[in-house]
Amino acid sequence: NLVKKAKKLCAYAAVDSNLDLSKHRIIGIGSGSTVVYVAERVGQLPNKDRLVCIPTGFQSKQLILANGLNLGSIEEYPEIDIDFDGADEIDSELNCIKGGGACLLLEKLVADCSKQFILVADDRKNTGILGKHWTQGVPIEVVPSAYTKISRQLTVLGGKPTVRPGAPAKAGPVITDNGNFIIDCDFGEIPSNKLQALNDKIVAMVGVVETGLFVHMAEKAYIGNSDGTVTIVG
Ligand code: DER
Repeated sequence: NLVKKAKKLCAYAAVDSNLDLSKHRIIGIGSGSTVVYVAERVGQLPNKDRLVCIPTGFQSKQLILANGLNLGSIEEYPEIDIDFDGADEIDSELNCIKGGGACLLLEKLVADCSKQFILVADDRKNTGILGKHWTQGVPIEVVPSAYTKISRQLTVLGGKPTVRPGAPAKAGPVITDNGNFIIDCDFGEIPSNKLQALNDKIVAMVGVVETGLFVHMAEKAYIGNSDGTVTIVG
C-alpha cells in the first residue's frame, strides 16, 4: 500500500544518500516499521561485513540478524558513526517524538552516541509541530514503582498521563526491554521553543528514566510521500 511504499522509499533514500562505507563502520539501527527498510537496504550492500550494527531493542536486534548484518552492542561501541531511526512526529526544527514502539531509552542512547542521526518517516509524521498528529502523548519510560508518583507530577505540569496498557496482548502494562513502564502523557501541541524545558522538567522527576522528546538531536529527515517522492529536511 501507499504508506508502506513511502516508508521503503525514504528508508532506501536515506541509506543510499548517507551511508558511506569509506567512513562509516559502526551504525545504529532504530526500531519500528520504517527502519525495517533501512536494515533491508544495508543488508543488500556487497561489503556489509565491514559494518557493525548497534540495536535499539529486541526488534532492532532481530532486524540486524535477519538481514545478515554483524551485531554489536553499545557497551562495545559507545561511539557510533551514523544512526538511522524512525519517529512518531517531526517538527519544523527536526525535533521529534519517539517511543511509539516503547524503545525510546536505547533509541535515545544510540542517537546520543552517534555522530550523525538520520530520521526516516512517512509524511503523516511530518506535521511541523509535535502533538498535532501524534495525539497519544509523549512517551516517558519510568521505573514501575514510581508510576503513580510521576503521574501526579505530570498532571501538575498540565499533562494527561496514561500508563501504556499491554492489552490485548498482555494483562497489565507494557514492560519495556529494560523492565520499565511507559507513561504516555498528552501535553497537546508543543511549540519547538518549549520542548527543551519540558524535557528537562520531566527527566528531573525521580523515577523517570527517559522521555520520547528528541530535542535538537537529528540533523536530517527523509520523509516518504504518498505520491512516491521523498522530501529531505535539514
Ligand atoms: O518507537 C519509535 O520511536 C519508533 O521509531 C517508531 O515510533 C517509528 O514508528 P514507525 O517507523 O513504525 O512509524
